[in-house]
Amino acid sequence: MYTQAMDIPHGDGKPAAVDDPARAAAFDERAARGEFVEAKDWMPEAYRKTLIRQISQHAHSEVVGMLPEGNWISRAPSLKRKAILLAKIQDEGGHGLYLYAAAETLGVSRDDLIDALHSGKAKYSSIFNYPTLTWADIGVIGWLVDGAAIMNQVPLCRCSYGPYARAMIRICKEESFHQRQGFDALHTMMQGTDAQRAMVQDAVNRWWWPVLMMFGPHDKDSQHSETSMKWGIKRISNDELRQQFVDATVEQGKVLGVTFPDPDLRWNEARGHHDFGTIDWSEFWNVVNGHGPCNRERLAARVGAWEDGAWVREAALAHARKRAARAQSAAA
Ligand code: FAQ
Repeated sequence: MYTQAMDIPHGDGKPAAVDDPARAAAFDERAARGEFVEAKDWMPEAYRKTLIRQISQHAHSEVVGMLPEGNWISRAPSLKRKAILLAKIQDEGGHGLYLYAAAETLGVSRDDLIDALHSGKAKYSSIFNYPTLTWADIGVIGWLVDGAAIMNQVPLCRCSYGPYARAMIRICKEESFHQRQGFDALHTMMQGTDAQRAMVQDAVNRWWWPVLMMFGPHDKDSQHSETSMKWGIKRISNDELRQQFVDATVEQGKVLGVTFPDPDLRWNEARGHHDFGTIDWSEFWNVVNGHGPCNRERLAARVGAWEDGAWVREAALAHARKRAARAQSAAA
């Protein structure tokens, strides 16, 4: 994901013109009316940049998110679980592709986006920098990580930028299947042996706090929330989504028969919500800034896959050139 400070090409290599105040005011009114903005519409430069930042972070997260699960394809406990896991990971790759395509409509090239990821300039979700130690971790990724992703992403189906909003509709449907398969895998383990139940509980204990961090910093510390909410990019704040997630998940945990590693987690009748403990923000920023348990490994795996795939890209381009030349000589 790009920071706001990063230069994003403007096509002609010149710096972007300052927004015309009258157009900017008309745009703000459009956004306030809840209208969709399309790729060819005029938009303020800051709107375009923040969308490129968020959509590309999202795309990178989907693609890097394939890695922790990919590690378990060869170790899935049955053919059925292997087939489900393969399909899920393919879906995540597809989400990355729709999202890169949505970002490209804003005038940035896919190569630039990938470069930013590989050089460490771009961010991706903190959650994918944690290791998957047991098969229960795969169930927990489906249940909790996809669960948090859906909570955050359903409101994005109403994002003011049309291409992003439309991509999110399909993505959310697929994430919803992913969440259920994770819950189902864990539910099966919870019907098994004591060792399996202990494995599930251990995975929940390790993933719970990092999952809560997926929603981003507290609203008061969220630098982009105010403008993103004004422009209808974000519809619900980081803290509100986190609270909705906790409320929904605690009930699912009861059905599953697991507990959460938070002594302060309890229902608050007056608020009509669950209270929960304090997130370790130093851990969050440490992971976001590249120093989590698996940051180096994840990035190295992505760069390695990109380099290994160079011959495929070259062959596809050579094939496209040959076809174009053939079509041209046939037309001559
Ligand atoms: N990790 O001002 P805010 C998935 C950064 S997809 C890393 O609040 P914003 C599917 C933030 O970028 C999961 N960085 O930022 C799947 C900013 O830094 P910047 C990804 C984070 O944008 C499942 C700074 O902190 N989902 O799971 C994180 O308004 C299973 C200040 O934060 C999306 O990307 C974080 N957790 O709100 C795949 C959804 N949180 O750019 C495989 C779309 C914050 O200034 C397996 N994104 N930061 O350098 C969003 O909704 C928003 O971007 C938020 C952050 C809510 C993530």
